[in-house]
Amino acid sequence: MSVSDLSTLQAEFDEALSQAQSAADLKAVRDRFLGRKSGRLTALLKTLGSLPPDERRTVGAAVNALKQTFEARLAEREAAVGSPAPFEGVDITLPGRRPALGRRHPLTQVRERIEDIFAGMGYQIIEGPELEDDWHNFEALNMPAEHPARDMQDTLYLSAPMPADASGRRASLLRTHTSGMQIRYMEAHEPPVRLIAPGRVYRRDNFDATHTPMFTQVEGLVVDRDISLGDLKGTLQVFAEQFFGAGVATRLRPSFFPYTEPSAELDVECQGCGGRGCPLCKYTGWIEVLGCGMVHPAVFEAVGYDPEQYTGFAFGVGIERLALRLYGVDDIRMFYENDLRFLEQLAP
Ligand code: 2U9
Repeated sequence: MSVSDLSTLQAEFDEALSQAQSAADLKAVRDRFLGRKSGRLTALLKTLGSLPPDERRTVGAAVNALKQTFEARLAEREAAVGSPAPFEGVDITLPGRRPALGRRHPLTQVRERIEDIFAGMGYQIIEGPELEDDWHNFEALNMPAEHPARDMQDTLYLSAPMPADASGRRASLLRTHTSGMQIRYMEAHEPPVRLIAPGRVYRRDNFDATHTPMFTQVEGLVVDRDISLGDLKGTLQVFAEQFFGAGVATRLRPSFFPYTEPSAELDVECQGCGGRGCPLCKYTGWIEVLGCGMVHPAVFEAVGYDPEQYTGFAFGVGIERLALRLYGVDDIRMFYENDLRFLEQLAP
């Protein structure tokens, strides 16, 4: 290496610098001459070690002087053109990527539609604990000790009861329905009562196409003087028309629940076939939507309401079952697998 090599390099640098127009060009010049890895001057500096000591001193001084010149001239030009524009080198005319919009789960949408309909009729929405005590889940609902619903086969019990609450009760099980909340509400308030209680409930079931050990309910309760079965029918008809569409046909079929008497199940005309019969309704023309009935007097006695003065109706909807029928899905597990290809087909 000689001093003339350095002047060739300087000429090259001057030429490159004179042609640089933009901040990006200047960066390219900087990389080409001063870059850490393959800059021309950097390469020269690395060869200094192989020179004899006295030559190393003179050439080294010249290379360093040149480096300072390059730095100064680059800095001067860089200051003149300003910092690189934020989008330099990026084609800002390219179309963007649309972010995937989330949406609520179909089960949440069904639950919220039911809540909205009853809220619109003046119902309160109450929520409460999923761990429940025996009194609120069974005893007060006319299911005394030895009632089959209490069986270990059907109910999930805690291995040890929780510490006692303020009223001395100990949660000992996963609630099998949200009815305990309604007992709690009546214990604390005088009639009139008009509320719905949505929430998760648990039953000792295997996970298969038609069962899950956890599912979602919305229960309703109305208590006042002179509440009749006619009030129940009218309320459910309004609900069915808002949920399924104006004019939808409904029917009440007799049924049995320990906490209601009389008890019934509400069917609506099948949405898949308009009642003519199809696989969705198993060729019956009807879809079962919910269970309901007039509150059993024993329930009123348990909460301290006088059954001679007050009557009421109650109902319960299983959200998963309803959604299965609504969407014509044949396996309840699909709702819990979170496969977007499935979920996106169901709910907008
Ligand atoms: C109180 C008194 C009575 C709520 C009711 C039903 C009928 C019913 C089922 C629907 C499908 C449970 O989710 S499911 O498995 N429920 O059929 N529920 S009457 O009756 C009550 C509630 C609270 C104090």
